[in-house]
Amino acid sequence: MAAKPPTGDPVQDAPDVTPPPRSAVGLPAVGHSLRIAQQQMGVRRTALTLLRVNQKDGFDCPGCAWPEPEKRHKAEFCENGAKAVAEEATLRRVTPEFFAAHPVADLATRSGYWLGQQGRLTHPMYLPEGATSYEPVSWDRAFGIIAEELGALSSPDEAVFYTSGRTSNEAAFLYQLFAREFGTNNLPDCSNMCHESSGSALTETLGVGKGSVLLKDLHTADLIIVAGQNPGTNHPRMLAALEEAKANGAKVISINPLPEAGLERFKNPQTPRGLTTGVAITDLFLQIRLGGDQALFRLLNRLILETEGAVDEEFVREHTHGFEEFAATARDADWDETLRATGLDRAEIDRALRMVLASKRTIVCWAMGLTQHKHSVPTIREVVNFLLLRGNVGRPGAGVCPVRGHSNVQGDRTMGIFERPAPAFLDALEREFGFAPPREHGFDVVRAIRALRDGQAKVFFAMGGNFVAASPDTEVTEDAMRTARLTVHVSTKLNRSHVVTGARALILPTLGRTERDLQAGGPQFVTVEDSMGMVHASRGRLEPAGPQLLSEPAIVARLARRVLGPGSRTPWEEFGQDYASIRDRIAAVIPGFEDFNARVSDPSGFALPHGPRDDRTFPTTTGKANFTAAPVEYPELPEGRLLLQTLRSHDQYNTTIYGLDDRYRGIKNGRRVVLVHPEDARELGLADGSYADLISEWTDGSERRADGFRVVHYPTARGCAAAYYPETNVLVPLDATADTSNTPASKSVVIRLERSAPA
Ligand SMILES: Nc1nc2c(c(=O)[nH]1)N[C@H]1C(S)=C(S)[C@@H](COP(=O)(O)OP(=O)(O)OC[C@H]3O[C@@H](n4cnc5c(=O)[nH]c(N)nc54)[C@H](O)[C@@H]3O)O[C@H]1N2
Ligand SMILES: Nc1nc2c(c(=O)[nH]1)N[C@H]1C(S)=C(S)[C@@H](COP(=O)(O)OP(=O)(O)OC[C@H]3O[C@@H](n4cnc5c(=O)[nH]c(N)nc54)[C@H](O)[C@@H]3O)O[C@H]1N2
Ligand SMILES: [Mo]
Repeated sequence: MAAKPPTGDPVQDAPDVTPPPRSAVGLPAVGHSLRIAQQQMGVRRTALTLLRVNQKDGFDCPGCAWPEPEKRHKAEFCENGAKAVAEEATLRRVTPEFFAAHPVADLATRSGYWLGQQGRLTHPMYLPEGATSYEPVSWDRAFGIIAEELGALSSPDEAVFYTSGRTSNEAAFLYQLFAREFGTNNLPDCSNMCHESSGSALTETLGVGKGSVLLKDLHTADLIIVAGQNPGTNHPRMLAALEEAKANGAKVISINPLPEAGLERFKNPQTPRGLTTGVAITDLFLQIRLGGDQALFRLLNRLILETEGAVDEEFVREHTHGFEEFAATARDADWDETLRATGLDRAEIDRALRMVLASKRTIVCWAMGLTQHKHSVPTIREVVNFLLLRGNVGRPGAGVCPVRGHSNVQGDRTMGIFERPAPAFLDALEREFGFAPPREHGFDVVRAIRALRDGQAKVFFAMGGNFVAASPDTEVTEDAMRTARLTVHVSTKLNRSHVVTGARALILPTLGRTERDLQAGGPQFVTVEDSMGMVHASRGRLEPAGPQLLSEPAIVARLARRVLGPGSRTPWEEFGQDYASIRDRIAAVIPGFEDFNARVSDPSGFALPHGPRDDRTFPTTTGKANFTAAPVEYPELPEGRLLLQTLRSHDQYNTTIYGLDDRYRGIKNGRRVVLVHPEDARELGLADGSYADLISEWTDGSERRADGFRVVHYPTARGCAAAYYPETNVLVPLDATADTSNTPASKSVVIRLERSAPA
C-alpha cells in the first residue's frame, strides 16, 4: 500500500462524543497510529522506519523528550511517537508545482491540519515583495536575500532568531553562534512558552534549571506526584516508568483538573499483564481547580512543618538557605483558603499528607499544567520548598522532574539558545571564537512579538516551529509578523507561519531526524539531550525527502558565511561538512561536554553533570538550596465565568494536527469542543451538544472571541473549562504572562460562554 492522498478542506469538524475511557495503552504499531503511519508512508516504510526509533543505532524519536531506558524493547516508541515519525517520513510532497497551484491567499484560508497533510517541503521557496505565490529559488539566492535584509538593518537587534525544540545540539550551537557573531541575543525559543517557568524557579532555588532525577530514580521512588501533566497523550513512554515504579511498590498521586485516562490505568502491550487488565497508576487523584497548586503545596508544607520529625533537619541545616522566612509564611497557610483555591476537601488533603509522610523518596513530575499560569514561578518554587523540607533533592529515588516537551528543547537551551545568556557562557564563546558577543539581553517570544508589532524588529528567522500558530493572541501576532521586512522559516512541513509573512518571505526545507545526512566529511549524526540530561547520538537512515534539502547545520553554516563574510574567523565551512568539528567546540565552551566526540560514541550516551543531583552542591547565589517565601496566589473567577485551559488532544503535536480524535477523552471527529462540568453547564443553560462562542475577558477590559464550540459535559473540576490549542490561542492576550518567566498564561483564561451555532 502506498501513501494515501490527504483529506480535503474544509475539514469537517463535527465532534462525536462518548464517555471517556478509563485506561490508556502505549500500543505501538497497531491500530490507530499504524493506520495514520500507513496513510502517510505505506506499509513497508512504516515497519522499517518505526523499528529504528530510539534504538541505540537509530534516531531519536522526534516526539517528546522522555528518556530511553537502558534495556530497550524492540519497539521503543509509543503510539504518538509513531505518529510523529509518520508525519516526518510521509511520502507526500509539497513541490514548486504545489505552490504554483496554491497562491498564498488560498493557503491562508486552509486549516493547519490541511497544510500539514500536504507533505514534506522539497525546494527553497521565495515570496518576493508584492507577489501572490511562492516561487522556487536557489539556495545561493535565498542566502543572498537574507544577507541583504540583515545588512540593511540599523542594528543587529532588529533581527529575531527563533528556535523550536527539535533542533539538534550541533545545529543549535551553530545557530546561536551565528546570531551572536552577527551581534544579537534575540534568541527566543519555544521554551519561552513552555518550561520557562520551571527554568526560572529551579535556577533560583537549586541553581540548575533542569530536572534532578534520572529514569532509575523514578523506578525506585516511594511516591511520585504527577501534577499538571497528561502523560498518556504527551509522554506515553512515561507510563512504562510509572508502571515499573508501581511494581517496585511506589504510590502515585495525580493532581489535575481532568481525570486523564493514562493516569488512571495503563495497559502496557509489552508485558503479559498489560494485555489484559493493565495496571492502575493513580492511588490518589486530587481533582484540583486550575491554578490551585501553589495553595495545595503551601498547605502540605505547613502540615509537614507541624508534624513531629517530618522535616529532614540535617538536610535543611547543611544544604539550604532561607528556611526561617519560608517556614513563617508556610505556617500561615489557611485551610479554608486552600479548600477554596483547590476545590478539594479536607479528607483528600489529609490522605495526600499521609502518603507524603510515609514516603522516604518523593519525586514531583510536572508539565504545562504548572508552567502556564500567572503565578507559575512561585508555584514551582513551592514544589521545591515541599521537596527540600524532607530532603528529597540529591538522593536516589527523589527530586524534581519537569517533563520537557520537544525532543531537544532542553539541549537547545544547554547549547545557548537563550535570550538571557549567562556571562560565563558568553566569556567562553569569546575565548573560543575570538569575537565579543553582545551582552545585552535579547527578546523572548512575547517581547519579540511586541518588537515586531512596534517596528523595532524587522527580520524574523525561525529554526523550525510554527511561531504564529503557537504564540498567544493570534491576531496580534499575525499582524506583528506582517510588519516584518523579511520572514524566513527553516521547516520540514508546511504550516500557518509560511502564509502569514513579512514583505518578503522564504521557506528553507530541511532534513528531519529520520533522514540520512551526508556531507563532504561523510555521513553525519547529530546529538540530543533528553528531559533527564542524558546526551546521545541520533542517526537517520531514510533517503531525504528531496535532493534539494539541506541539513540544519549546513543551512546555518552557509548562511553565516554569506552574512558575516570572509571577516569571520569561525570555520563555518568545516562546521557544515563535519559535525564532529562542531562537537569539539561545544566541548571547549560548555561544561559537561569534555571529550564530547569520544563519549558520544557510547550508544547509551552520557549524563550531564548536575550538582544538586550528583552531590548536593547548589550553584545558587547563596551556594545552598534556597527556600523561598511568597504570598499564595490563585485565579479569582467573576460570577458566571469559567477558567479556560488550552491543552492538547491525543491527535496532535502542538500545532501539527494528526487527526481529529481525542480518544482518551471520548471525542471523535472534531476539535472545536469545550469541556465544561455538567453542573456549570446547567447553570449557564448549556446542554451537552449545544454550541457556544468563547469570549475571553481581560483585566484591561478588552475581549477576544473564538466562535462555534460544541459544549461537552465533562467531569472536569468545577469552574474550569478546557479546549484545544492552537484554535484557542486567539483568546490568550499577549500581555497575560507568568511573572518572572514571561510565559503566556495559556492555562488560565477567564471566559464567558455565549450560546451560538457551529462555526
Ligand atoms: N502527542 C504529543 N506529545 C507531546 C506534545 C503534543 O502536542 N502531542 N507536545 C509536547 C510539548 S512541546 C509539551 S510542552 C508537552 C506537554 O505536555 P502536557 O503538559 O501534558 O500537555 P497539555 O495538553 O498542555 O496538558 C496539560 C495537563 O495539565 C493539566 N492542567 C492544566 N492546568 C492545570 C493546573 O492548574 N493544575 C494542575 N495540577 N493541572 C493542570 C491538564 O488538565 C492536562 O492534563 O508534551 C510534549 N509531547
Ligand atoms: N494556547 C497554548 N499555546 C501554546 C501551548 C499551550 O499549551 N497552549 N503550548 C506551548 C508550547 S509548550 C510549545 S513547546 C509551543 C510550540 O511551538 P513550536 O515549537 O513553534 O510549534 P510546533 O507546532 O511544535 O512546530 C511545528 C513545525 O515545526 C517544523 N518542524 C518539525 N520538525 C522539524 C525539524 O526537524 N526541523 C525543522 N527545522 N523544522 C521542523 C514543521 O514545519 C512543523 O510545522 O507552543 C506553545 N503554545
Ligand atoms: Mo512545549
